[in-house]
Amino acid sequence: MPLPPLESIPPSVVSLDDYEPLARERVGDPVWAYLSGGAGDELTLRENRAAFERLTLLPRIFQDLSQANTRLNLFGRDYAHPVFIAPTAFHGMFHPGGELATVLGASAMETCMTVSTQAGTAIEDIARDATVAPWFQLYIQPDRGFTSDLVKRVEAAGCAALVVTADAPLHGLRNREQRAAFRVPPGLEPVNLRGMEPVPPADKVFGSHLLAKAPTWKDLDWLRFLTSLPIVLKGVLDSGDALEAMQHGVSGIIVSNHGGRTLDTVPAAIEVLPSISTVVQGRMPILLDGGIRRGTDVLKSLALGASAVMVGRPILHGLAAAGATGVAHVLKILRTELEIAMALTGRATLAGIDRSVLFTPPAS
Ligand code: FNR
Ligand code: LAC
Repeated sequence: MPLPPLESIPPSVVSLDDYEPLARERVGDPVWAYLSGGAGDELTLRENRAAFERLTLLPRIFQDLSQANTRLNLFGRDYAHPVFIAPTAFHGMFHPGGELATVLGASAMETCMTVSTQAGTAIEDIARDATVAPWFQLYIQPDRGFTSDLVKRVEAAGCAALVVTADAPLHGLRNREQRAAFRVPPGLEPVNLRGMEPVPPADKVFGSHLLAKAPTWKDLDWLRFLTSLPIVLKGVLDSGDALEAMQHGVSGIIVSNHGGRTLDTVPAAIEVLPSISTVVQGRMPILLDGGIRRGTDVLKSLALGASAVMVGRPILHGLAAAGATGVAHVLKILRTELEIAMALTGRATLAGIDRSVLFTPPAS
C-alpha cells in the first residue's frame, strides 16, 4: 500500500533527486510507471540527464552582485524567476489535492504553472487560486469546434499563454507503462474536455481514425486567428520547424522531447538548443524542458539560448511526497540553486548569462 503524503519535509531532503524515493513510496506501481517512464528503451529519457552532466561551468570572481535578481519578462508579463511548471496530466493521481495543491505550492514560490489539457481540475478553479496567471497547454482536439470553445474558456479564466503541444499527435510507445498495465485510475477524468466525443481506441495506426484529424500548420494558423493569447509551441527539436513556427506567428517555442515520452532515440533538448537558438537569433523567446534537476541545469539552458525552463517530473515528486508543501520546496530548492550558480559564475541578471558561462576546453 502506498504511504500517505508527508506532513512535513525531513531536513535531509535537500535536492530534487531526494524527492524521488519519497514519491515512489506514495504512488502505486502502474502510476509510477506512467510518471517515470519514457518511450521505448528510454534512451532519450536518460540522455536528457546525461547531456546536462556533460556540460561544465566556468566560475567568475569579484563581480558586483549587490543588485542581483532573476527577473524576466515573457510575452509582456513579468516573472520573478525563469523556472516554470511543465504541463503534466491528472495531478490527482499523485496527491488527493490534485492541481489545486500544485498551484498553491507554485503560488508560494511565485511560479507560473502550465495546466495540462488532461488536468483533472477545471481551468477556472486553478486560475482562481493562482497568484501568477497560469498558462494552459492545449492538445488541439479532433473536434475543432470544441477546441475553439475551450480556448475561449481559457481566455476567460485569465490564462496568460496558450502552450500548444505539437510533438504528441499520438501517445508514444511507452513500454514501461504497457508492462505495468497503466490506466488512468477510476474517478479521474479530463474535466476540461467534458462534453467532447471521446476518441475510441484503434488497433492500428496508419489507416485508422487516429491520425485523420492530427493537427498541421494550417490548424496553428486557425488557432492564431482565434485567440489573442500568446501561442507557445511545445515540442520543437528541429531548427527548420523553429523557423516555420516563427513564420506562422507563434510568440515562442519550447524545445522539448516531452521528457523522453514520445519518440525514443531523439537527442536531449539541451543538445539541440544551440542550433535552434542560432537560427532564431533572438527574434522570439525559447523555453526548454527535459531533465532539469539542478539550478546549474537552468543556468546551462540559459547560457545556450533559453529564456526560461520548465520542470515536469520533479514537481510531481514534490506533489506526491508532500502536496503543496512539496511542490513549493522543490521550486525553492531550484530557485536557490540557480541564484547560487549565478552568483558563483558572476552573473547578476539573466541578461548577463551567455555562452561564456560554459567551460569550453581549448582545442588541442
Ligand atoms: C508529461 N508531459 C506532458 N506534456 C504536455 O504537453 N501535456 C501533458 O499532458 C503532459 N503530461 C505529462 C505527464 C507526465 C507524468 C510527465 C512526466 C510528462 C511532458 C512535460 O510537459 C515535459 O515536457 C516533461 O515532463 C519535461 O521533462 P522532465 O522535467 O520531466 O524531465
Ligand atoms: C503524457 C501526455 C499526457 O506525456 O502528454 O503522458
